[in-house]
Amino acid sequence: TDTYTLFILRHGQSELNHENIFCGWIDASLTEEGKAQARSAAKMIKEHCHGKPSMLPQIGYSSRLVRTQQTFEVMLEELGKEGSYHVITQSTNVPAILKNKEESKVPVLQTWRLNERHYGSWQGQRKPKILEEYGKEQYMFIRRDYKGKPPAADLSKEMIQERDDQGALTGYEFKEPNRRVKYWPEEESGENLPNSESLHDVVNRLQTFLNEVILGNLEEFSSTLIVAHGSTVRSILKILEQISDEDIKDVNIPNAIPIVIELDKKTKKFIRRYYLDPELAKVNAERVRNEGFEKN
Ligand code: DG2
Repeated sequence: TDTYTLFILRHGQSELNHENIFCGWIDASLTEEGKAQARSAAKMIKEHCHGKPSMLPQIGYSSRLVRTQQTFEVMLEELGKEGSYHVITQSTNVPAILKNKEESKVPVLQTWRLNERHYGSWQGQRKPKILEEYGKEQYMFIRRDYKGKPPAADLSKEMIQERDDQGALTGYEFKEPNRRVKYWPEEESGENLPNSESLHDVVNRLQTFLNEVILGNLEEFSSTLIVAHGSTVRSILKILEQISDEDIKDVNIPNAIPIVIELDKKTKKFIRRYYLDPELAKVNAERVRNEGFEKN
Protein backbone atom coordinates (compact mmCIF):
# COMPACT_ATOMS: atom_id res chain seq x y z
CA THR A 1 0.00 0.00 0.00
CA ASP A 2 1.00 3.63 -0.32
CA THR A 3 -0.02 4.63 3.19
CA TYR A 4 1.36 4.30 6.71
CA THR A 5 -1.05 3.23 9.43
CA LEU A 6 -1.10 4.50 12.99
CA PHE A 7 -3.46 3.09 15.59
CA ILE A 8 -4.06 5.59 18.34
CA LEU A 9 -6.32 5.45 21.37
CA ARG A 10 -6.93 6.81 24.83
CA HIS A 11 -6.31 4.33 27.68
CA GLY A 12 -9.21 2.34 29.15
CA GLN A 13 -11.29 3.75 31.99
CA SER A 14 -9.12 4.68 34.99
CA GLU A 15 -10.18 4.67 38.63
CA LEU A 16 -10.41 8.46 38.56
CA ASN A 17 -12.37 8.53 35.27
CA HIS A 18 -14.77 6.20 37.05
CA GLU A 19 -15.05 8.57 40.03
CA ASN A 20 -15.46 11.63 37.75
CA ILE A 21 -12.28 13.18 39.13
CA PHE A 22 -9.70 15.22 37.20
CA CYS A 23 -6.70 12.98 36.88
CA GLY A 24 -3.90 14.64 34.88
CA TRP A 25 -0.56 13.34 36.17
CA ILE A 26 -2.03 11.42 39.11
CA ASP A 27 -1.05 7.83 38.51
CA ALA A 28 -4.46 6.13 38.58
CA SER A 29 -4.81 2.47 37.58
CA LEU A 30 -7.34 0.98 35.20
CA THR A 31 -10.64 -0.31 36.56
CA GLU A 32 -11.79 -3.82 35.59
CA GLU A 33 -14.04 -2.09 33.07
CA GLY A 34 -10.97 -0.25 31.72
CA LYS A 35 -9.15 -3.56 31.23
CA ALA A 36 -12.15 -5.03 29.44
CA GLN A 37 -12.22 -1.96 27.17
CA ALA A 38 -8.52 -2.46 26.38
CA ARG A 39 -9.20 -6.08 25.47
CA SER A 40 -12.02 -5.14 23.17
CA ALA A 41 -9.86 -2.42 21.58
CA ALA A 42 -7.27 -5.08 20.74
CA LYS A 43 -10.00 -7.29 19.27
CA MET A 44 -11.11 -4.42 17.03
CA ILE A 45 -7.52 -4.02 15.80
CA LYS A 46 -7.21 -7.77 15.22
CA GLU A 47 -10.37 -7.81 13.19
CA HIS A 48 -9.29 -4.76 11.23
CA CYS A 49 -6.03 -6.51 10.33
CA HIS A 50 -7.90 -9.67 9.24
CA GLY A 51 -5.05 -12.01 10.10
CA LYS A 52 -2.28 -10.10 8.33
CA PRO A 53 0.63 -10.14 10.80
CA SER A 54 2.41 -7.16 9.21
CA MET A 55 -0.65 -4.99 9.84
CA LEU A 56 -0.55 -5.67 13.58
CA PRO A 57 1.41 -3.15 15.70
CA GLN A 58 5.17 -3.59 15.40
CA ILE A 59 6.13 -0.68 17.65
CA GLY A 60 4.31 1.07 20.49
CA TYR A 61 4.34 4.37 22.34
CA SER A 62 2.78 5.13 25.70
CA SER A 63 2.94 7.78 28.37
CA ARG A 64 4.74 7.30 31.69
CA LEU A 65 1.45 6.89 33.52
CA VAL A 66 0.40 3.41 34.53
CA ARG A 67 -3.05 3.57 32.90
CA THR A 68 -1.49 3.61 29.42
CA GLN A 69 1.01 0.90 30.36
CA GLN A 70 -1.75 -1.37 31.68
CA THR A 71 -3.77 -0.74 28.53
CA PHE A 72 -0.75 -1.79 26.49
CA GLU A 73 -0.18 -4.95 28.47
CA VAL A 74 -3.76 -6.10 28.06
CA MET A 75 -3.81 -5.22 24.36
CA LEU A 76 -0.53 -6.94 23.51
CA GLU A 77 -1.63 -10.04 25.38
CA GLU A 78 -4.86 -10.11 23.39
CA LEU A 79 -2.84 -9.65 20.19
CA GLY A 80 -0.65 -12.62 21.17
CA LYS A 81 2.42 -10.44 21.53
CA GLU A 82 4.83 -9.47 24.24
CA GLY A 83 6.18 -5.97 24.81
CA SER A 84 9.58 -4.76 25.89
CA TYR A 85 9.14 -1.47 27.69
CA HIS A 86 11.66 1.39 27.60
CA VAL A 87 11.53 4.71 29.42
CA ILE A 88 12.62 7.49 27.06
CA THR A 89 14.20 10.68 28.38
CA GLN A 90 15.97 13.32 26.33
CA SER A 91 19.28 11.55 26.90
CA THR A 92 18.03 8.16 25.65
CA ASN A 93 19.50 6.81 22.45
CA VAL A 94 16.29 5.61 20.78
CA PRO A 95 17.91 4.19 17.61
CA ALA A 96 20.22 2.05 19.78
CA ILE A 97 17.23 0.64 21.70
CA LEU A 98 15.44 -0.21 18.50
CA LYS A 99 18.52 -1.71 16.93
CA ASN A 100 19.03 -4.04 19.89
CA LYS A 101 15.37 -4.99 20.21
CA GLU A 102 14.41 -8.61 20.69
CA GLU A 103 12.92 -9.99 17.50
CA SER A 104 9.93 -11.58 19.23
CA LYS A 105 8.93 -8.53 21.24
CA VAL A 106 7.18 -5.28 20.41
CA PRO A 107 9.27 -2.34 21.64
CA VAL A 108 7.11 0.09 23.62
CA LEU A 109 8.66 3.51 24.17
CA GLN A 110 7.32 5.33 27.22
CA THR A 111 7.63 9.09 27.34
CA TRP A 112 6.29 11.85 29.58
CA ARG A 113 5.65 13.77 26.37
CA LEU A 114 2.61 11.53 25.86
CA ASN A 115 1.40 12.08 29.44
CA GLU A 116 -2.03 13.57 30.00
CA ARG A 117 -1.90 17.34 30.24
CA HIS A 118 -0.94 18.41 33.73
CA TYR A 119 -4.27 19.46 35.21
CA GLY A 120 -2.72 21.78 37.83
CA SER A 121 -4.73 22.42 40.98
CA TRP A 122 -7.74 20.68 39.43
CA GLN A 123 -6.04 17.31 39.73
CA GLY A 124 -7.78 15.10 42.24
CA GLN A 125 -10.90 17.31 42.30
CA ARG A 126 -14.36 16.09 41.39
CA LYS A 127 -15.57 17.51 38.09
CA PRO A 128 -19.05 18.54 39.38
CA LYS A 129 -17.40 20.39 42.27
CA ILE A 130 -15.05 22.34 39.98
CA LEU A 131 -17.98 23.13 37.68
CA GLU A 132 -19.91 24.56 40.61
CA GLU A 133 -16.92 26.54 41.82
CA TYR A 134 -15.89 28.04 38.45
CA GLY A 135 -19.21 28.21 36.58
CA LYS A 136 -20.05 26.63 33.25
CA GLU A 137 -18.14 29.06 31.04
CA GLN A 138 -14.82 28.96 32.89
CA TYR A 139 -15.14 25.22 33.42
CA MET A 140 -15.50 24.56 29.69
CA PHE A 141 -12.92 27.22 28.80
CA ILE A 142 -10.25 25.63 30.97
CA ARG A 143 -11.20 22.09 29.96
CA ARG A 144 -11.48 22.63 26.23
CA ASP A 145 -10.19 26.00 24.97
CA TYR A 146 -6.82 25.63 23.24
CA LYS A 147 -5.30 28.17 25.61
CA GLY A 148 -7.37 27.24 28.70
CA LYS A 149 -5.10 26.46 31.63
CA PRO A 150 -5.96 25.45 35.21
CA PRO A 151 -4.22 27.16 38.15
CA ALA A 152 -0.80 25.68 38.96
CA ALA A 153 -0.66 22.70 41.31
CA ASP A 154 0.95 23.03 44.71
CA LEU A 155 3.61 20.40 44.19
CA SER A 156 4.46 20.33 47.89
CA LYS A 157 1.24 18.40 48.41
CA GLU A 158 0.55 14.94 47.24
CA MET A 159 -2.79 13.32 46.64
CA ILE A 160 -3.11 10.13 48.61
CA GLN A 161 -5.81 7.63 47.81
CA GLU A 162 -7.65 6.25 50.80
CA ARG A 163 -8.80 2.68 50.62
CA ASP A 164 -10.83 0.37 52.82
CA ASP A 165 -9.80 -3.14 53.93
CA GLN A 166 -11.12 -4.61 50.70
CA GLY A 167 -8.89 -2.27 48.72
CA ALA A 168 -11.81 -0.20 47.40
CA LEU A 169 -11.29 3.51 46.89
CA THR A 170 -13.01 5.54 49.61
CA GLY A 171 -11.66 9.04 49.05
CA TYR A 172 -8.66 11.30 48.57
CA GLU A 173 -6.59 13.47 50.77
CA PHE A 174 -3.91 16.04 50.06
CA LYS A 175 -0.97 15.50 52.35
CA GLU A 176 2.25 17.34 52.96
CA PRO A 177 4.97 16.83 52.12
CA ASN A 178 4.78 15.38 48.65
CA ARG A 179 6.60 12.09 48.96
CA ARG A 180 6.86 11.96 45.19
CA VAL A 181 5.79 8.32 45.04
CA LYS A 182 6.77 8.52 41.44
CA TYR A 183 10.36 9.32 40.74
CA TRP A 184 10.83 10.97 37.39
CA PRO A 185 14.24 10.22 35.89
CA GLU A 186 13.27 12.84 33.32
CA GLU A 187 14.07 15.53 35.88
CA GLU A 188 17.53 14.11 36.31
CA SER A 189 18.10 14.42 32.58
CA GLY A 190 17.23 18.10 32.80
CA GLU A 191 13.68 18.12 31.48
CA ASN A 192 11.41 20.84 32.73
CA LEU A 193 8.27 19.13 33.95
CA PRO A 194 5.08 21.22 34.20
CA ASN A 195 2.77 21.99 37.14
CA SER A 196 -0.18 22.98 34.91
CA GLU A 197 -0.76 22.93 31.14
CA SER A 198 -3.11 24.10 28.42
CA LEU A 199 -3.64 22.00 25.29
CA HIS A 200 -1.34 24.49 23.57
CA ASP A 201 1.43 23.62 26.06
CA VAL A 202 0.85 19.93 25.38
CA VAL A 203 1.16 20.43 21.62
CA ASN A 204 4.42 22.30 22.18
CA ARG A 205 5.97 19.59 24.35
CA LEU A 206 4.79 16.76 22.11
CA GLN A 207 5.43 18.09 18.61
CA THR A 208 9.11 17.24 18.25
CA PHE A 209 8.71 13.73 19.68
CA LEU A 210 5.82 13.08 17.31
CA ASN A 211 7.64 14.34 14.23
CA GLU A 212 11.09 13.01 14.93
CA VAL A 213 10.55 9.77 16.82
CA ILE A 214 7.05 8.51 16.02
CA LEU A 215 6.91 9.64 12.39
CA GLY A 216 10.66 9.07 12.06
CA ASN A 217 10.21 5.35 12.79
CA LEU A 218 7.44 4.77 10.25
CA GLU A 219 9.77 3.45 7.54
CA GLU A 220 11.14 0.78 9.80
CA PHE A 221 7.94 -0.50 11.40
CA SER A 222 4.96 -1.38 9.28
CA SER A 223 2.37 -0.58 11.95
CA THR A 224 2.33 1.69 15.02
CA LEU A 225 0.23 1.67 18.19
CA ILE A 226 0.00 4.75 20.41
CA VAL A 227 -1.81 4.56 23.76
CA ALA A 228 -2.18 8.04 25.19
CA HIS A 229 -4.69 10.29 26.99
CA GLY A 230 -7.59 12.57 26.12
CA SER A 231 -5.35 15.62 25.68
CA THR A 232 -2.44 13.89 24.00
CA VAL A 233 -4.70 12.16 21.47
CA ARG A 234 -6.31 15.55 20.76
CA SER A 235 -2.87 17.11 20.36
CA ILE A 236 -1.71 14.46 17.91
CA LEU A 237 -4.86 14.83 15.81
CA LYS A 238 -4.48 18.61 15.91
CA ILE A 239 -0.89 18.46 14.68
CA LEU A 240 -1.34 15.80 11.99
CA GLU A 241 -4.62 17.13 10.63
CA GLN A 242 -3.84 20.80 11.21
CA ILE A 243 -7.09 21.25 13.10
CA SER A 244 -7.64 24.91 14.02
CA ASP A 245 -7.47 26.23 17.61
CA GLU A 246 -11.20 26.83 17.33
CA ASP A 247 -12.23 23.42 16.00
CA ILE A 248 -10.15 21.40 18.44
CA LYS A 249 -12.45 22.59 21.25
CA ASP A 250 -15.16 20.26 20.03
CA VAL A 251 -13.01 17.15 19.80
CA ASN A 252 -13.56 14.70 22.67
CA ILE A 253 -11.82 11.37 22.94
CA PRO A 254 -13.58 8.31 24.41
CA ASN A 255 -11.68 5.63 26.33
CA ALA A 256 -10.10 2.77 24.39
CA ILE A 257 -11.67 2.98 20.94
CA PRO A 258 -8.89 2.75 18.36
CA ILE A 259 -8.56 5.48 15.75
CA VAL A 260 -6.88 4.57 12.48
CA ILE A 261 -4.78 7.33 10.95
CA GLU A 262 -3.47 6.95 7.42
CA LEU A 263 -0.52 9.00 6.24
CA ASP A 264 0.85 9.32 2.74
CA LYS A 265 4.02 7.25 2.41
CA LYS A 266 5.94 9.84 0.43
CA THR A 267 5.07 13.01 2.32
CA LYS A 268 3.85 11.61 5.65
CA LYS A 269 0.93 13.95 5.24
CA PHE A 270 -2.45 13.15 6.73
CA ILE A 271 -4.90 11.35 4.46
CA ARG A 272 -7.76 10.15 6.66
CA ARG A 273 -8.80 9.10 10.11
CA TYR A 274 -11.62 6.91 11.39
CA TYR A 275 -12.68 5.10 14.55
CA LEU A 276 -12.87 1.31 14.45
CA ASP A 277 -16.25 1.59 16.23
CA PRO A 278 -17.64 4.95 15.04
CA GLU A 279 -21.06 4.59 16.67
CA LEU A 280 -19.74 3.80 20.12
CA ALA A 281 -17.09 6.51 19.74
CA LYS A 282 -19.74 9.11 19.01
CA VAL A 283 -21.87 8.27 22.03
CA ASN A 284 -18.90 8.02 24.39
CA ALA A 285 -17.22 11.20 23.12
CA GLU A 286 -20.42 13.09 23.89
CA ARG A 287 -20.38 11.62 27.40
CA VAL A 288 -16.80 12.82 27.88
CA ARG A 289 -17.80 16.32 26.81
CA ASN A 290 -20.60 16.38 29.37
CA GLU A 291 -18.57 15.11 32.31
CA GLY A 292 -19.24 17.18 35.39
CA PHE A 293 -22.67 18.30 34.21
CA GLU A 294 -24.62 15.28 35.37
CA LYS A 295 -24.65 15.12 39.12
CA ASN A 296 -22.74 11.93 39.75
C1 DG2 B 1 -8.74 13.09 31.81
C2 DG2 B 1 -9.27 14.16 30.89
O1 DG2 B 1 -7.64 12.53 31.17
O2 DG2 B 1 -10.20 14.94 31.48
O3 DG2 B 1 -7.12 14.11 33.24
O4 DG2 B 1 -9.09 13.60 34.09
O5 DG2 B 1 -7.33 10.77 29.39
O6 DG2 B 1 -5.91 10.73 31.42
O7 DG2 B 1 -8.36 10.13 31.59
P1 DG2 B 1 -7.30 10.96 30.91
C3 DG2 B 1 -8.29 13.66 33.16
P2 DG2 B 1 -11.08 16.00 30.61
O8 DG2 B 1 -10.15 17.01 30.01
O9 DG2 B 1 -11.78 15.19 29.52
O10 DG2 B 1 -12.05 16.60 31.57
